[in-house]
Amino acid sequence: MWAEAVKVGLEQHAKGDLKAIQYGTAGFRTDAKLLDHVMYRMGILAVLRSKLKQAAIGVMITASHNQEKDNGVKLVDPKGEMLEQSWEALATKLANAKDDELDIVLDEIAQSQGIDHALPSSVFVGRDTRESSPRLAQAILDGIKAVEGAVIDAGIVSTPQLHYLVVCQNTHGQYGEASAKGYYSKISQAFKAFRGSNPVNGRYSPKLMFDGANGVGAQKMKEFLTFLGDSIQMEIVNDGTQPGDVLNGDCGADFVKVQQTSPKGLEKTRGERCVSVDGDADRVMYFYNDKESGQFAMLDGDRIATLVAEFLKELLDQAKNVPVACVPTGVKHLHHKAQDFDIGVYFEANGHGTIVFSDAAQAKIRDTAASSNSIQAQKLAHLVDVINQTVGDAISDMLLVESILHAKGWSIEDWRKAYQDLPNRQMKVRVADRNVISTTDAERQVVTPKGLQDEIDALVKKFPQGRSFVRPSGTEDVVRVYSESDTQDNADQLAYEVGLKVHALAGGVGEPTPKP
Ligand code: G16
Repeated sequence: MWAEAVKVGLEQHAKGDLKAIQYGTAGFRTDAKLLDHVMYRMGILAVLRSKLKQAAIGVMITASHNQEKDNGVKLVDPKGEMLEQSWEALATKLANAKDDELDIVLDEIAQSQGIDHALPSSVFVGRDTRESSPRLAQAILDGIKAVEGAVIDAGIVSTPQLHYLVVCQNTHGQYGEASAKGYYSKISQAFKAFRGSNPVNGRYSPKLMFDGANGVGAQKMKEFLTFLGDSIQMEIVNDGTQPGDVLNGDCGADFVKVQQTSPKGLEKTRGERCVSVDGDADRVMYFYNDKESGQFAMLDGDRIATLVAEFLKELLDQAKNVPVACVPTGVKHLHHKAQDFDIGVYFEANGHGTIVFSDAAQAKIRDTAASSNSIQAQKLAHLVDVINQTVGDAISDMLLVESILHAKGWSIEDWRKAYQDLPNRQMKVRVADRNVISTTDAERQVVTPKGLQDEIDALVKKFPQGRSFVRPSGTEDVVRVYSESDTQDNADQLAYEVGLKVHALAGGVGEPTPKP
């Protein structure tokens, strides 16, 4: 049964004595040099998953916001969700199996899941622009081939495009046409229809600066622009074509969020609406530098969530409060929670999120739009199609924000004035083993190491309106510290002091992180 898989594995994609790796928040992610065998095995696993689900499965090669030398792989389930959690454990087991025990582990998986080998399979494979991605994609294709799976090689795509392709395929075109052209056409048509013929409205102008993080987002945005015509006037920087351009290097959504400053190439902008995406274009961050003072201001995922939720409430003409739910970090948790609602709006502060509509809500919106003269209903129906509901999508989210700002006639300053954020700070602390930190209450309370939460509580009390949270990263080998307080200095100081405690109690490595 597995003879070919074992042979190719041993001869071309051996694990050897590489150390164990774990399927984390966004799949496997580490130094690209350590991933060849993992990719090969995930190709095989995707085929098994496809046979089980009798649907297309996606495999995306990317390490998103991580540095260029890293890479990673995440599996996409039939409805566009991240891989089901029980299969994360199977993925980890398979990735860590000894080379000569590959057949035993594959047998275990196939038997425990009741997989019928006679069934067909179909796997979409996509990759980001990292230098290591083509080689790693080949390892995945080899895995799929070794177990005679069928593959659709999507080439270089953004992560959300890959999710979109999988869903289109599995809904037999109902969600859209399963191609890049289908993706651009659907979203751009809805965007133009929502907006109407005049790209200017009130203080809104269609001019926008776009930071592509020197990655796939820049490439895909360029393609998208040919469909958007003059509905948007965009200048793209950090497109990865200039000598010395480095993926996520001093640019991109993660850089802007964490450093709270403009990315390379946009430092000198004044009053212009700017947007940054991350390395696989699933996160988006808005910002601008004040016209007069040059002061940097950021509009993150929280701002997008409130803008969208408020606008949907207006369109639906409902004055009721919007219920709020909390889950641990990771869109995989948020996406599931959001599906509990008729309309679920979810965004992480890092700019990763989307809006999901239940089938019933969508049917009602479309019926009302078709059967009444209500402009509100028609607008809402267009807006549903601007949104990539399959997963957080930087470019679709950006067009959603642009739609709402246009409808409100708002400049980016108007948007910022909607409410005042407390100053905040994010910080990384390097520790020997990030898993010594465990948390509860949707990652808002530290359980271990013992005593750390008491120290955090004591520090927080010293700062006006202070809050601080600590959690292990799911994508990098670090512990993340978040803090907020009444002033930026206080937020920085609180993060610094909490960082020192983490360093001391959780096995910090090297010097503690200096104060920002
Ligand atoms: C991935 C997840 C995000 C999550 C992030 C957290 O992002 O898809 O939902 O917010 O990891 O990473 P960490 O735990 O390191 O802060 P991405 O964009 O890197 O795939």
